[in-house]
Amino acid sequence: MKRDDLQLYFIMGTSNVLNQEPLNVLEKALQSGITMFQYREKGLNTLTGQAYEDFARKCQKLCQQYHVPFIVNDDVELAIKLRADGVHIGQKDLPVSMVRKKIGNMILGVSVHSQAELQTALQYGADYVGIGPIFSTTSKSDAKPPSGTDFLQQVRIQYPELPIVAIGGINCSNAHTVFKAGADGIAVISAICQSEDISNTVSTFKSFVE
Ligand code: 3NM
Repeated sequence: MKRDDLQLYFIMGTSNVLNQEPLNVLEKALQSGITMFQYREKGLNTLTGQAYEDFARKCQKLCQQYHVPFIVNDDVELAIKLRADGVHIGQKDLPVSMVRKKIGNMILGVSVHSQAELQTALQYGADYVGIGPIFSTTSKSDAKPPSGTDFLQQVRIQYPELPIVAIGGINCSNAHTVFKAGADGIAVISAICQSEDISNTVSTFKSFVE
């Protein structure tokens, strides 16, 4: 994968979008210049079964039109079935080693919160790591307490070339601090899903890219 793909990584599931068509939100975000997309169907009233798969396919098709990598959260089987560009896993999902075996050379992103988790992710060939939550977030019910940028800075110093995306509570007012700390990019849910002007939000974020 290209490190630049992480610059503005939009994450969405149907429950993240209120009063709008989720696919319209994704299309606006793609038109505005997001660089990567993750389908993450979590929370209340989520899609299941065929509706879940159909929605994932629609998101994938849109991403393909805009040449933006389409990543599936957690669901390795769906990612393989759809031939997604990649999978993102957290620490509660299958072990990194097993996921790597299953997906071959698809993109593998892993959320890490400590040196031990980072070392395991690197050992088994994560293509990028997600570090967070940097700030407090209401988009993930089981998010850890906000960590600030210390761990991110430390990992950047240790691994100058490692693709790193920061996540959690990132908005147009605080994104610059995350790039300054060494992130290649930011991953956001609410900043885009709840934006009244997605094009403006995306351009503001992209103006901070180092
Ligand atoms: N993962 P928002 S925080 C999906 O810390 C997710 O690993 C996190 O949403 C982690 O941009 C988070 O609305 C939610 O804060 C990010």
